Amino acid sequence: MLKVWGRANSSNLKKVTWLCEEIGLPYNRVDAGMAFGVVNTPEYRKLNPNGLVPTIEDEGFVLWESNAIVRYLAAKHAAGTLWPTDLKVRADADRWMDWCTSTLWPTFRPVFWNLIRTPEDKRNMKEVEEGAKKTAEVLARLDGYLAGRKFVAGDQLTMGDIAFGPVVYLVQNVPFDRPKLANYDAWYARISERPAFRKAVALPVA
Ligand SMILES: N[C@@H](CCC(=O)N[C@@H](CS)C(=O)NCC(=O)O)C(=O)O
Repeated sequence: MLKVWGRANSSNLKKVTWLCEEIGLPYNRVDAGMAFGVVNTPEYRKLNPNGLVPTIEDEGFVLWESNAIVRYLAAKHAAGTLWPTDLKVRADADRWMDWCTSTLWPTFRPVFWNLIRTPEDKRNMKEVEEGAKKTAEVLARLDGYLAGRKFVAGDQLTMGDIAFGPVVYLVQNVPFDRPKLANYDAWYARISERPAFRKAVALPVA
């Protein structure tokens, strides 16, 4: 059976578990990271030299980097649905996966890190304010793109939405001044009502 290392509340791990839950792929998850440790053991470092989660092992094949794992599992188990067979639709989904990692998450991370991971007396509220402003700008771009689309790559849920899910869950659940964006809000409602999302992604934030 597919083995997955990572604590359940890690955003990068959640991409993998949401995908598995969405397609009914059985997996055995091993807690690792933060309070669970494991990631600094020599055994784990042999699997993943970065000492980060998630890592998977599938029939002897070891893979880390959450977006690469999502692409691999979607291609293997969900061709025609999460892994679009049309090259252009797939490139569209793929592009948003990279955009989420390279643009949305770095913009939002200071907001999350200060408000959730940092004790109140040590928070840098200037970073929160700047991060919140930039996040609003970046989300407005996504909102414009989502006009007339049910999901990021068209009418079907794809790996593009899977990569976004855990990050936008934080955006929605960390207490900061979020803009109201009609297309983005409707898309978030659409993905967050899915039973697999509720099971794998909608976990307590703190
Ligand atoms: N680019 C990597 C980033 C992995 C990453 O930063 N994982 C975080 C959790 S979301 C981590 O392992 N943090 C240390 C820990 O949990 O101990 C990926 O997408 O897999």
